[in-house]
Amino acid sequence: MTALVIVICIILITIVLVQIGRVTELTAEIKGEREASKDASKWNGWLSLGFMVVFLPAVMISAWAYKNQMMGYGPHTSASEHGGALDSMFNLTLILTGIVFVLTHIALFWYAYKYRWRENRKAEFIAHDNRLEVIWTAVPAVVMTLLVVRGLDAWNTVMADVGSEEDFMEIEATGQQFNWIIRYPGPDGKLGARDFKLTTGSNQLGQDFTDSKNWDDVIPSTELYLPVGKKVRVRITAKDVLHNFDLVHFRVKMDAVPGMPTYFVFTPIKTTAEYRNELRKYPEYNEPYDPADPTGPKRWEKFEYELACAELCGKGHYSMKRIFRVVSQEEFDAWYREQKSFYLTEFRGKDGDPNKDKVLDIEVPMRAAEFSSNVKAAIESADAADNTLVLNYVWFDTGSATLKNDSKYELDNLVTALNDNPQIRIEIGGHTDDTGDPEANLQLSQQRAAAVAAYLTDRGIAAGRLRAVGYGDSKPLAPNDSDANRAKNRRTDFTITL
Ligand SMILES: [Cu+2]
Repeated sequence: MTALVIVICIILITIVLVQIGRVTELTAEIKGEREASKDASKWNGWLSLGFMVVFLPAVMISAWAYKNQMMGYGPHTSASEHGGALDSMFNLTLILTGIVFVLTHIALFWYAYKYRWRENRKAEFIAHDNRLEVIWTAVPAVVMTLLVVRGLDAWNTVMADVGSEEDFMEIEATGQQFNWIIRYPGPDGKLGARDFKLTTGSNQLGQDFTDSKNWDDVIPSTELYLPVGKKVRVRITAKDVLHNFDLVHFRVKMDAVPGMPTYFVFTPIKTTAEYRNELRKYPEYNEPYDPADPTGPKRWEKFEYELACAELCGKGHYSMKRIFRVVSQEEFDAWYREQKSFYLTEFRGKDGDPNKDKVLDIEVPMRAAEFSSNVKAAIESADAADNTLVLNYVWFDTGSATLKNDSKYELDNLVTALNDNPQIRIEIGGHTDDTGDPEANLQLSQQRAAAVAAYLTDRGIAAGRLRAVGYGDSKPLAPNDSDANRAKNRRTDFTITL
C-alpha cells in the first residue's frame, strides 16, 4: 500500500514539473525571451537565498534534535577506555567539516543571489590568481594533515597489542554461520592450541587435547562475563566466511577472517549496572521494554552489552548475537568458578580423546574433592541406601585381581576419607557382570575386594575397620543386556557402617 502511494506521488510530481516547464515556455513566448530570462534570474536569486535561510538552520536544528541518536552522544557514550579517543576523532571531524559545510553553503547561496543577472551588469572573469590558489590548496592540506596525524595516533593507541609484562585476560571469539563460539582460558589463564584438522561435530574448535592448556578451557553457551577495569585481549578467528566481531558500546570492531587470526585489546570501564543507571535519565529508556506489558520492566533495566556480527555473512547473520555482562572482579570470579571445562564435561573419554587411558593432573584434585563430598553426604544421610558408594576410578587387569596403577588416586582418596572419619568402618564389595562361570566370578570378585582391602591396610588403615566381600554377579546395578550396562556392573564399591 505504502509503495503504491509513493509511486502515485512520484507520477503526480513528475506531471506537475512537466506542466511548470510548459507554462514557463509559454510565458517566454508571450513576454519575449529577454524579459522572461530577466524574471527567471530574479526568481533564481531570491529562491536560492530563501532555500539557504530555510534549510541551513533546519540541518543544524535537526542535528541538534537527533544528537541522542548519534554514537558518542547521550545514551550512546562509550563504555571502554579507548572509546573516548575514537569518539573525539569523530567529533573533531564533524566540527571541522561542519564549519566548512556552513561557510561554503552560505557563500554558495549568497553569491548566487548577489550576482544574479541584472541589466547593465557585466560578468568579470579572473583568469588566474596565485594568492587564491595557494590559500585554497594550503588550508585544506593543513586541516587534512591535522586529521590524518591525529587519526594515526588514535589508531596506534587503540590497536596497540598487550605488552609482555602487562596484566590482561585473553579470550577467543570464533565466528561461524551463525553464532559466535567464545572460549575462556580457565584457571590456568592460557588458551590451548587448536588444529583445524581436529575439528569434528563434538570438537567444534578443533582443540588439541594433547595440549594441557586446553583441559580447563571453558566455552560458555549463555551470557558472557567480563570484569570491569581489566584489559581484555580478544583473539578473533572465523571458521567459514568473513565475520566481524562488533561490541559497539566498547567501540570494538574487527574482522574475523578464516585462516588469519586478528585481535582487539580493550578495557571495559563501565559495568552493565552502571551503564543501565546512566540510561535511566533518558525518557526513551523509561518506556516499557515490552510494549505489550506497560507495567513491566523499563528499557534501561533490560539493557545489555551486545556482541554482534557486523558483516553480512549469510542468511542467519542477524542471529549472531551474544550478551556480554560487565561486572565487578568479585562477581566475575564467582561466575568464572561456576564454569565447567569443555573438555572434562563434554569430551573426556569419548571417541577422539587422546588421553582416554590416562588420569590427568587436573583431574586428581577434582576427583578428590568430589570423593570427599560424596563420603560426607553418605555419612550424613539417614537413608541406608545412600551409604554405598561406587569406586568409579578403581580398575583391575582383565580377569585378574591385580590393581591397575591409576587406581591409586581413588584408593588414596578412600584412605584420606577413612583417616578423616575415624568413627566409620567399611565393607568393600566386589562385583562382576554375568558373563562367564558364576563360581569363577564370585571368586574373582572376592579376590578383588580383598586386593582393595590389602591396599588400604598397606596405607595404615586398621584391618578391623575393613571387611572384603565378593558378590560375583548377584548384585547388578543394571540388567546385563548391553555392553554399557555390563561395564556398569563390573565394579568395586564400599558401604559405610558406623
Ligand atoms: Cu557473521
